[in-house]
Amino acid sequence: MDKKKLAGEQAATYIEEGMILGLGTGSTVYWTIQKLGELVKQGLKIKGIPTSKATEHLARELGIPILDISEVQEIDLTIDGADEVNPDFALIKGGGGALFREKMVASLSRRLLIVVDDSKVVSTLGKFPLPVEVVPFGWEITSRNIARLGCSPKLRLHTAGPFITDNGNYILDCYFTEIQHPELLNEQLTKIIGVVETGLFVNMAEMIIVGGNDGVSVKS
Ligand code: ABF
Repeated sequence: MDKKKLAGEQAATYIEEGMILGLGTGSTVYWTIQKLGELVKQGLKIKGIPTSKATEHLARELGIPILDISEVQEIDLTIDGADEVNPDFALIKGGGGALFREKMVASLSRRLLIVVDDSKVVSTLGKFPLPVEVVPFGWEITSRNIARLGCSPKLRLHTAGPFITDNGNYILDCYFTEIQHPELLNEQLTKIIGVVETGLFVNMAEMIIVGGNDGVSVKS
């Protein structure tokens, strides 16, 4: 069975009546949202806060009630994917480009549950290029300043020019070989003028659900 589907569907078992739920983005949490759609059809009452326009579209199609982030003080549970997870539950996210909204939603969440297949579990972060959202104005300067931290940043491209985030910004995919100190690197990056947010999520995830060949394992 599809490992992403296994992990994504397992995560739906943590959803409870009345919850305000952060709805992540990507091909793993897609399966959680599908299950959630079924639960809502069966009468479960929840409200969802999407982390991207794509997820909002999917949730609306499935009849999941949506709230705007400005309408909530706190989110009970957020379920989201990741690109890499280390043993301390530090994450690289943003491969899909939704990192800013994902981090905003995660920051309001009492619990962040991450769903991945076993290929995303690593001993050290950094093989996956770190996505950093930057303001388009002067992005070349921001990119040079980021490179001084020991990586080579590449502007993410789309079919007709730069990839544009849901917030109207660019993404720099930053090629480090290893990220030994994710918390420190996140602080250094966010101090650079022009950086909106980074794909490093440190001290945020509470539980990781991993889909593998032998089924699902839960780390907490
Ligand atoms: C989002 O979806 C992103 O932060 C991450 O880039 C991606 C996860 O990948 P997948 O599509 O494999 O679940 O959560």
